[in-house]
Formats: sequence, structure tokens, C-alpha cells
Amino acid sequence: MTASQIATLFDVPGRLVTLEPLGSGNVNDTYRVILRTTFNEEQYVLQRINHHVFPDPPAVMANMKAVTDHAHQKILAEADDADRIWQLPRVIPTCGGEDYVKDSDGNYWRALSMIASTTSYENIETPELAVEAGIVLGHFQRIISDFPIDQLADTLPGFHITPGYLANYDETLKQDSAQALLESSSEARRLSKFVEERRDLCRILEDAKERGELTERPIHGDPKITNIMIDNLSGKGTCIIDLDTVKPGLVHYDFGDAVRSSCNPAGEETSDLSKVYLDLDLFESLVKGYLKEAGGFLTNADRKYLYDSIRLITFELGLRFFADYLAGDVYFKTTYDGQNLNRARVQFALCESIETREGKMREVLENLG
Ligand code: GN1
Ligand code: MG
Repeated sequence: MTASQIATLFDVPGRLVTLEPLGSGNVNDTYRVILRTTFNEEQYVLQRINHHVFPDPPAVMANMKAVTDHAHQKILAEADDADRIWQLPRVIPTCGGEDYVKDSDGNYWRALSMIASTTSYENIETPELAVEAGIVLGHFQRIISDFPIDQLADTLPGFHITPGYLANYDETLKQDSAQALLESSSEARRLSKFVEERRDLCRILEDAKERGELTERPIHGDPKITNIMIDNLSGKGTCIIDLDTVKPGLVHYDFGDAVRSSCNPAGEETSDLSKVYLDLDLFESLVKGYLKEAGGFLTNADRKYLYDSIRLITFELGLRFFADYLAGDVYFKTTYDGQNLNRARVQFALCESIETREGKMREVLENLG
């Protein structure tokens, strides 16, 4: 079924006027839906869940419902003391009261409330925005921190388990088609060398988890900068969106992902590697914002691994993009040939920049922590 046909099935008043692609997600398909009545206009977000990535979309929706219900209550309870109006999307039911539609082609669709008058940035350039990105992530982690993880399904097994991505990369390399891509590109061979030199890094967080040093909590899973909504009027962060990957994990996966996506002013789609670096001012600002909210629940052991999580998650995303390029672009959506190779080049360049700045980054974390 088409998106326009699906768009009329949710419990939103008005006649469908239009539907347009929204955002830059690499996994799901997202649309802005506009409906009108004589007196009013309604907008909502329609998404087709990528069921090749998320094997159990009903479980994704159950997590999303449970977590947003919990978070909405928390936000309301704290509203009087908050310095802003915090928002979080609401799952809009179908006319029949369900949380999603499964169409005749086997696709799953959902509707979410639109966070109005906000902007989602592809990359950020000012310290003020970096502070806000940190506050938004810390706030979200804090308000869901008491949600019992045994009530959260694992919607994406293996997500952010770096040794698993390395094993997947090794498997991919066994394919003739992957070998052919490597042989035909010196840049791909350079990246494969980059991976070889960092094999030992992959286990750092999982080993700490196995030793009991780090423990799982509810996490967002995908707090990249485009998922953080900034209020157009106040300039403050107001919301984090894209809640598919809320599940048990290490808060480090989130922290690392927020830093790698917010503190590289060139963004993750640039093709100019000379502009890719970890900006220390943005980093310091993000950490300041994050600790305002997260300072209360981070343990000393958590703090010890913050730097490593940034290096690791940046490397991991590069590895995921690179493996996907070698596998023939089966996971991340692409709009041009070689896009996943290019995305991997960017993340690996950022990883190198993070390694160069290790001393300064650790200093920032210690001074602020
Ligand atoms: C994917 O769909 P989107 O764009 O929010 C990916 C993240 C990556 C991100 C990189 C479920 O997120 O893990 O960090 O691309 N999501 C999933 O842009 O794999
Ligand atoms: Mg996502």
C-alpha cells in the first residue's frame, strides 16, 4: 500500500492534503503528513518501520509505548521545576485503537505526534547548540533511568556490541564480491588496514560489562544530532526523537554517539575529509550540558570509560558503514554509489582525530566530571 493510503488510517481529524518526505534517517522511511479541517491544520509524522533492520516491529512499538508513557509522566511531574517545556513524541493510535498498521505487503507503519517549531540540525557549529545536545541526551537518560530494563524487549539484538560488528565484517570479507570491491579500490584497502590496527579496541566496553564494572540501563540507542530537536524560539533543546532503539544497553553507547555526531562540524555525509575533526570547544560544551543532567547517575566506573566510548562508537559506526559497503549496501539506505564507503571514511577520519586529542578530551572529562 502507498504511504498516502496508510496516512488516512490514523486517528487524526481532517482530510489528507499532502505527505512529504521528512528528515534524513538511514533506516526507516519518514513522512510529514498534513491534514486540514475547515478551521484547522494537523500535522503528524508517518513512518514505515524497516522490518529488515528491526525483526519485530510490534516489540519496537511496545517498547516505545511503555517508555513514552513513563517519560511523559516524569516530564509532567517535574514540569513546575523545569527551565523549559520538555516534549517527547506520542504514539498516535489507528482509528481502530492499534499502535501501528500492518499493510497487505507486510510493512509496518506508525504515526507519531510532530514536535512543532523545532529544528533538527545535520551538524552543529556553535557551543550553545552543543550544550543543548548534551542536556537533551542527559535529560532523556535520566527520566528513563528508573524504567525497569526487564520490561524492555531487545528490539535489535547485537546493536552496539562492537565485537559482533567486527565478526560480521570478517564474515563479509569472505564473500567474493567483497574481495572484488577491496581489490578495485585503494581507499577501501586503506580502510581495511585502519580496521586491522584497531581490532583490540572492539572489546573494551563489552569486557567492562562482563567484568561487572559497567551495567546495562535503559538507553536511547541512536542519539545522533539529527534526532535532537532544538526549539526555534528559545534555542533550547526540547526533545529527543527516534525511539526505535530504546532498549537495555550501556549509557556509553549513547554518550559516544552524541559526541561523534555533534562535535564533528562537517557532519557525517561530507566528502571533504580535511574538514572532519573532533572540535574540542563543541566537545567541552556538550559534556557540560550532559553532566548537568547525567552527573547524578553516572558512577566512577561509568566516568572512567567515557573517552573510550567516543573513540569506540565512532570506530564502530565506521566499521558498520564499511562492512555494509563491502556487503553491497544491504543495511543503510544510500542515494549514490559508494556512499557507505564515504561515510566510513568520515567516521574513521573522525576516529583518528579523537585519538590525536585523547589527552585533551580526558582532561575535559576529568575537570568537568
Ligand atoms: C542509523 O536511522 P537513523 O539514521 O536514525 C542507525 C544508527 C547510526 C546512524 C548513522 C537502527 O540511524 O545506529 O548511528 O544511522 N540506526 C540503526 O547515521 O541502525
Ligand atoms: Mg534511528
